Amino acid sequence: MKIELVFATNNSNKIKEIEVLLNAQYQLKKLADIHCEEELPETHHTIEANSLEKAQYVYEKYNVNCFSEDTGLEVEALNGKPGVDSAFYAGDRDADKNMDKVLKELDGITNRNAQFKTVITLILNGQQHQFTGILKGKIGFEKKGLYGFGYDPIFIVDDGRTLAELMLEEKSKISHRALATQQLIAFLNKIQ
Ligand code: ITT
Repeated sequence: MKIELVFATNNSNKIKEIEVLLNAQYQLKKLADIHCEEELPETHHTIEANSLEKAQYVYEKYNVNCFSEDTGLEVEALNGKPGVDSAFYAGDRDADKNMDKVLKELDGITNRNAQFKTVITLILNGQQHQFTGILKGKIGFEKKGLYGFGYDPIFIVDDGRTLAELMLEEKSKISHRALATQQLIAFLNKIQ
């Protein structure tokens, strides 16, 4: 039987990236399908707590099985920032300004180590489960690449390319989001 799951996100890029990973066993529904038009609350100070808050909000208000995810870029030399503040780091939801701020703060700093962390929260029949995916890399010195979204143009992976130089299918094999989603899928397969 197909499991119906609402993906509790307003970020269409996240939906595109997760859609290519979920197979025909799941019917992925969007917030618009359940007539949820509002921004989801994110009032906490950790990625884990914000992820849980978004899923809980949708589960409790709309009474549907759902999952949410919260993602942050954690830069070592910036003590883990922008982290939970990734979306609004430079004040508003402007990816270019956010990246400029990170590049400026790292000006003259040789430690470029960083990671993306995604925490997925699944709420299935009232039970909560969290899955974490981490992708390690380095922050570049300039923006490169046209694919992806958010901080992808300044995040360099193992082969020297930025995430924004990887096509959707390539990013979806190695990304933080992919790693967390693989755990979600493994869990769903186990309980079916
Ligand atoms: P929802 O809360 O509705 O899911 P959002 O865009 O607010 O969508 P987050 O709170 O998780 O999502 O914000 C994280 C920000 O981090 C996001 O706006 C991007 O700027 C950035 N981000 C998330 N995933 C990313 C990725 O795979 N590559 C680059 N940047 C990413």
